[in-house]
Amino acid sequence: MSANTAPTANNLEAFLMPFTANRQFKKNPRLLAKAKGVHYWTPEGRRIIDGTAGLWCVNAGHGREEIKAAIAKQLDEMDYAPSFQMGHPKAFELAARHAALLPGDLNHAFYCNSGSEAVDSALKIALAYHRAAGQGTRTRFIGRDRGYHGVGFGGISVGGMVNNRKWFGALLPGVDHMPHTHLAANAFSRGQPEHGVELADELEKIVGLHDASNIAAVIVEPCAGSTGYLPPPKGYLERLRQICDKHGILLIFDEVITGFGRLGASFAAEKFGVIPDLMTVAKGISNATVPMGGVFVRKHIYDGLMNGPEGAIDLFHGYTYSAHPLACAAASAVLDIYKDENLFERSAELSPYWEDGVHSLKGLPGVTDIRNLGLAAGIDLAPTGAVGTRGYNAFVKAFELGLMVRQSGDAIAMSPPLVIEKAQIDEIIDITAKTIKATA
Ligand code: PXG
Repeated sequence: MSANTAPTANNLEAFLMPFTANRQFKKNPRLLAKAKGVHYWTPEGRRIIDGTAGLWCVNAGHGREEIKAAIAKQLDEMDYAPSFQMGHPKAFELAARHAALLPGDLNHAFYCNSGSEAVDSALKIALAYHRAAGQGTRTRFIGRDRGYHGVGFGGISVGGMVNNRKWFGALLPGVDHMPHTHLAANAFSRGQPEHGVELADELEKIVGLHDASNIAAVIVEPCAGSTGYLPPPKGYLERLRQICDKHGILLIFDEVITGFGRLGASFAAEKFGVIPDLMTVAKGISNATVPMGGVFVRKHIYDGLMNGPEGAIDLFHGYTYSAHPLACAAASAVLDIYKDENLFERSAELSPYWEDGVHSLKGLPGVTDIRNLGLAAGIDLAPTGAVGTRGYNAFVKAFELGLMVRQSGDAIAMSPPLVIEKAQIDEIIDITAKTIKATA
């Protein structure tokens, strides 16, 4: 039998799409064929404004020539090199550049290929660190309700998104969840909400239950992304840090979304002045051109892992594609763009305009909450039927009207590329308003 693998027009059958209602989609597909700047185009040439930077990842905008050139040059020089017991210069150069960018003494980088791998890597590094320190009983993890930490078994165990967990049975043992911080009293807050710092004290209760000597780490998104965008209450992250310090528990910030400028600073850790022991990143690290993720760790974590004999492997963990040369080349070019175009500052400068824009939607039919921080926002819509129906309808309607948004239940979230212009923000707000009215 000859293999006929030529692409077949209009045959969408073979691809099992992730996080998608496959049969519904394939009846009425939304296809993207081209991207440049802050826009996508469908195969028919319809222009869509990218209100979500892809999936929160194309922070410097689409089709950046500088990144393309760096990847092409690297591909010409050397397509691939392993990172186990050998290395290539771009990996070390990139780690040094990230270390220089990171706040505090977060000054060592481990690389992988996605946010999910970053989370599982961070959890394993936390366990290995405690083991190396002679505290091998510290094996428990604490996450948070409505948290999203990717889809590895570690990530779904500490994550708090019900649907991502309930299908898959065997999760990590020994995980507790703190309550989420979405409080009705904070509805329509601009930026960080006033209420909810005391929710951090739930951590003390969990520590009381298991004893700190059994707890490895706490993991949170500094600003929860996928669940509809929940900025942290004032003082909340600071209090988590204090409680972790008191009990020798490691604090992991999952900055897969908040990292690389989204909040108007390099990282949430910088913005809030709260330095986690470990930080996970992905998405904006490479502007999504080549898949990449990373775990940034503080000096004491790195040093703690180096306590065996000099000839012994320090971390029994890594991926074939850890520090892939193409990803490193892309990530380095991305850092140049962030710096040369001051994109983190730009994100901060545009935030008040963005905030005014999204809060102008208050009062539209069924809008029950609007949240914003940095260059992103979440809007809760009153359900019009089964949970998620209104959110899905809004997502589809926005796409019809030429705007890409994300949907989580009946909330929609937006996070445009940091290169967005004010007039384009106006366009996003205008289409969002039409979408909300059309789906009420
Ligand atoms: N942590 C966080 C905080 C994330 O937001 C991951 C880990 C996992 O990253 P990878 O690269 O393995 O997907 C994420 C991913 C959405 C959406 O619609 C969000 C993500 C991915 C896809 C969709 O909000 N975040």
